[in-house]
Amino acid sequence: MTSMLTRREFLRLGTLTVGGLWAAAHRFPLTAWAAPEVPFRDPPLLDIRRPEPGLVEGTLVAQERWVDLGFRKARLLTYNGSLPGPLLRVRAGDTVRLKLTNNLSEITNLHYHGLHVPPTGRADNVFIHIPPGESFEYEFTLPQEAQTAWYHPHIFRPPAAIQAFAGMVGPIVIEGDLDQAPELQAAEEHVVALKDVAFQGDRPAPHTIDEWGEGKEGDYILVNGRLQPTLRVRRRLLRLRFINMSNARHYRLRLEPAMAFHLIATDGGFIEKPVELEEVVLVPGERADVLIRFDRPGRYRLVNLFYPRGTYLSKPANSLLMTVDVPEGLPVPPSVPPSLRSMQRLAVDTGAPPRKIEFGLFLINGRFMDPSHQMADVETRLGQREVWELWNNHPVDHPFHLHTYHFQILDRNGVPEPFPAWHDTIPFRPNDRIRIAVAFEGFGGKTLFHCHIMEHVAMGMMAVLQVNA
Ligand SMILES: [Cu+2]
Repeated sequence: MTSMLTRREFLRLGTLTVGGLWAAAHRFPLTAWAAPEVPFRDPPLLDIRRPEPGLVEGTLVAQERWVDLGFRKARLLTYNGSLPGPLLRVRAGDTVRLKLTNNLSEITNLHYHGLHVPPTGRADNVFIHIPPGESFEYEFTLPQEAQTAWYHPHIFRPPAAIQAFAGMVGPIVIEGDLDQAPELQAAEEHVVALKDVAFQGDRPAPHTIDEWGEGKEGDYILVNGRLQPTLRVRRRLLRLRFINMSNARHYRLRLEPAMAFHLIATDGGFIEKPVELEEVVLVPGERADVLIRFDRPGRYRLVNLFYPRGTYLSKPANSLLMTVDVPEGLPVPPSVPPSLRSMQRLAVDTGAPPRKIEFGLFLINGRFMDPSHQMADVETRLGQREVWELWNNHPVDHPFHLHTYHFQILDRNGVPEPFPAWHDTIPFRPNDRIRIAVAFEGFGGKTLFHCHIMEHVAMGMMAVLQVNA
């Protein structure tokens, strides 16, 4: 706990830790000491217009605002005044026209993290910069793929890490036909946006020198902008869309008492069939959709376990993220569906040597990013399919993120991936050797790949990928 905490914050934490231990030692009922229960809430929905079928229009305003986080108020950088920013909920195949108005005092822009849309023109073009006081209208057509994704700024200077840490993050849900399947419609569905925060006075704590190296982690992990909320479910089959919107924090999620997660979708959409997991690992930027089938009522705690980031020390924060209250008297939930869709492993001609991508100390293939973005670090052709061999030569985690194109993991450290899944952001542990298969299809242009610790992007751990038509 730092000296930056206000008295109210200290009291709040005290009831959860020191007070709790004291109460336990004296056999007091904990409820007598607990702070009032904070109800879970979903992120606010972005107000959208549908002027014609298949066309969605909406507006995001980047602005500094007072935000009520429940346990305290803070002056944050926001989209439309909320943390997280509003949920953009659209249909696969929709054309999205999203106006971003920049009411900050510095440049900003948007990256649509995880969307397979062009990296050029008015689409997911992170080379566009929007000056203060100006607006820009993004426009792109979504592929026919159900997905959980998110948006955040992607400027290089000033670093997007500062704007994102200060609150500029927001969820995207793309609904597809499979979401309408009765087995999935039987579930109660929520977005769970994980974002850690820290304060200095009323504002987000500024980055220290060390945090530019280690990545900035906050003192509090919030769920949809709330500290340790309780979700009282109406159904015993729950679908949670986890999104790690934290700059640097890696999560290891579990339920206590133990209850299985059934993974149904990764970054790029549904997998073949649900995979039962005790623990969900999420690196910064990564998403996971899970079903949880509560076979009995009770109070289940979603906790975050310690994730060792190599030689970096993770900053302590609340391990209890949220509580799921499953009341008595709800109907017995239906089973988790045995299968979801058919899916192939991406076929790549393995005759050609793989392309080697080496991550070092803030370097990719021995280079810091060229801030002018003029020079391509990797060049390939539209329509090409490649195997990339990712080497992490540094003793810390550097989650790997590729813009524009989803990829499949072939093997990690020689161990074949157990099932095909589409990713855009994956764990990349010290000394890892990971082979991925990627198809540069649909559209070309200049795009990026990088470490998704946002501070490491600012340190130059980003590279330009040029896909020539
Ligand atoms: Cu990194």
